[in-house]
Amino acid sequence: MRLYYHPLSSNSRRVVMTAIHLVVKLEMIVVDLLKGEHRKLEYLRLNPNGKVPLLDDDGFHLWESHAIMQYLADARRRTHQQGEAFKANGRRRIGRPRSGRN
Ligand SMILES: N[C@@H](CCC(=O)N[C@@H](CS)C(=O)NCC(=O)O)C(=O)O
Repeated sequence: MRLYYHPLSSNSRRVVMTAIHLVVKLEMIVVDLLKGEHRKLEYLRLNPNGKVPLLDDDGFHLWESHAIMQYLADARRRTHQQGEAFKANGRRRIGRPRSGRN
């Protein structure tokens, strides 16, 4: 997942803090608000709202910091559940752990 942000933007920073808390890896892309990069056509194509932050999850574009934070939390939960299912599946295949006695 890719996050378009600016380090001085409080709306961006709350998303960054959420990602750190959830241990979700993001590819970070600075949109330089001071240079007006958020008003360039290239960026407006991604986010017609012309603001940061913006999350790009494989072509799915989401803006509004609170929506992004919820999306990250949901994504994290999905990953966790998949991990749990993977472990449960492994236990079923391998069987119960041995007690140490034969
Ligand atoms: N409600 C939006 C607000 C986003 C917002 O206002 N971002 C500011 C930076 S903190 C921005 O991009 N400002 C540029 C502009 O309005 O031209 C959110 O929570 O993400």
